[in-house]
Amino acid sequence: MLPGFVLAPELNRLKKEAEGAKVLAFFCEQSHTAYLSAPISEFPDDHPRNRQVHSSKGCITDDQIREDSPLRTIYDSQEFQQFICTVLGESCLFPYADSLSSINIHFYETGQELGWHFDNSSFAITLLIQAPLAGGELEYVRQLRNSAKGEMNFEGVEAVLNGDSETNSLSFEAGTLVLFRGRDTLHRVTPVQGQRERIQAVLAYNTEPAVSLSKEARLTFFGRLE
Ligand SMILES: O=C(O)CCC(=O)C(=O)O
Ligand SMILES: [Fe+2]
Repeated sequence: MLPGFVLAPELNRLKKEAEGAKVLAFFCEQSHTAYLSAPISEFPDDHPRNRQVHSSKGCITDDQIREDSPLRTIYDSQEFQQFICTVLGESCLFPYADSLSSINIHFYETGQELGWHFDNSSFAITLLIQAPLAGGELEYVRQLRNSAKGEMNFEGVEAVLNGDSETNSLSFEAGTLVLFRGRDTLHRVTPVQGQRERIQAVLAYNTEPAVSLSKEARLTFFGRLE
């Protein structure tokens, strides 16, 4: 976590920009598995591989973000990309090839949340634009599975879904840049409480050129392909 990555004047500009673009946001309610893949018939519905969790939020896409947005300045910056590469041990970063996926802004209104899941991508970069009054925390259990070895740890996931596990929780101030590896760390955003919505920018890169987000994922998250 890097608190104060964006300071008050630019943060206010970002907040205004996000609030202005919110009318364009695609709001959706979904249920999905913690593994973000469709249920499989080999297991019953209440098995941790198949159990459904709930997510609801709004999202605006890269093509809806202004050319002169500070988010774009950060995203395109060679210095920033170099910094991320150094921290993550990557050699080069590339934007998504499709017009929607590189920079997103997520809106979580009162009661909205992101259910427990493991990410598909190996790393995620977020910038909190507006913190909620309460709730909306990033809750996680570190290294709960080992996807590289194909270990799914159903028992461990079930305990978390049942609320029987110790978890960690992060709440951070607006302006904080957060880097995390969510592929093996189970995580969620807890329901937002109070009247101030959580506004979160997501800066998504690839480590290979010319990669688009899958059609299924674009339809699910954005409601359209382009
Ligand atoms: O909003 C956050 O802090 C986490 C978002 C997240 O887990 C995701 O986009 O996969
Ligand atoms: Fe995630």
